[in-house]
Amino acid sequence: MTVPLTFSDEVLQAHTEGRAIVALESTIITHGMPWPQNVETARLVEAEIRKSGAIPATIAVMAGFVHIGLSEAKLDFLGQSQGVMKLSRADLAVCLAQGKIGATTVAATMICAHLAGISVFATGGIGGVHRGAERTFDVSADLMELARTPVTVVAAGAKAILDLPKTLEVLETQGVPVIAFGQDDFPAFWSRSSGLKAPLRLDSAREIAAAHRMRGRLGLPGGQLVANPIPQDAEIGRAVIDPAIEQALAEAAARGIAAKAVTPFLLQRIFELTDGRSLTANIALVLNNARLGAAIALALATDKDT
Ligand code: PSU
Ligand code: MN
Repeated sequence: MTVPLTFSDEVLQAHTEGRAIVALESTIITHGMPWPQNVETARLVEAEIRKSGAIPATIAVMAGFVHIGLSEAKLDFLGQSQGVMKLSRADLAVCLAQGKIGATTVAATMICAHLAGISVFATGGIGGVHRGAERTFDVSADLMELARTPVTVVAAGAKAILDLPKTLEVLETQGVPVIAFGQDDFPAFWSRSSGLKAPLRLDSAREIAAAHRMRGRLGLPGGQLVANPIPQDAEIGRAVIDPAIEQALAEAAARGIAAKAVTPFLLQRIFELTDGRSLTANIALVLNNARLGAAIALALATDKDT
């Protein structure tokens, strides 16, 4: 029995040459941003990784295979497709077995990256503990995936649509290292600070790579969450974003939006309520995370023995 993976030519070649590779998710394309900015951003992110000296591998499920690296045509097709499945750990096998089209969330991208021998993954924000989780039990499977699959995930923290203190608590309980990059505070996606201190802080890609390797040497399962603050000039002030978040949350509650639909609904409403400003910031922070992800992958590929 073989694992149903198929590599793009670029990623296959990078693998044979032992080059640095950075995985990228596809739910951000299908459920996180509107077309055509979703595909434009995906291309920009890939270009940024190549510019940094690494190779991008955007991951998605099509025709019974996990695609590791998407051609221009496949990326275009995915970005315009309707009804694409949003895949977390629970959905991956059914989607593959049914030959359906699926976009990978953080959790599913980690699983697929690991199967493909890729250790670093860059994205925008991770899922977390939703506000009101004490009633709904809505806790993203991303958190448990970080505890079990050895991939270092670079994100701009988690959005304030979530309950950030509870998200940090669950990550701690699950034994996930949460590492703020270059600052003490845990970033909150559109804002550089959540007002909460991150449990750990590192200031260079090399140190993050060394910590990743050390987890492997200790036989600890799971990865690391690197929380990289949005660049200063792209930050959206609290006064602008907080009312949009509150309104989007209130609408979601009023309309009974639940389960998998919650995160995409909130992202879309906040985009509308901020006249697209949330998207501009989102693009800037994903590019920033792509650069750091590439630097970590390069450090992992070059200092193999430390
Ligand atoms: N948070 C964001 N942007 C995103 C997502 C989360 O700021 O695009 C996507 C990611 O794919 C993440 C998923 O893995 O939503 C989490 O969904 P849920 O909350 O249903 O687990
Ligand atoms: Mn959920």
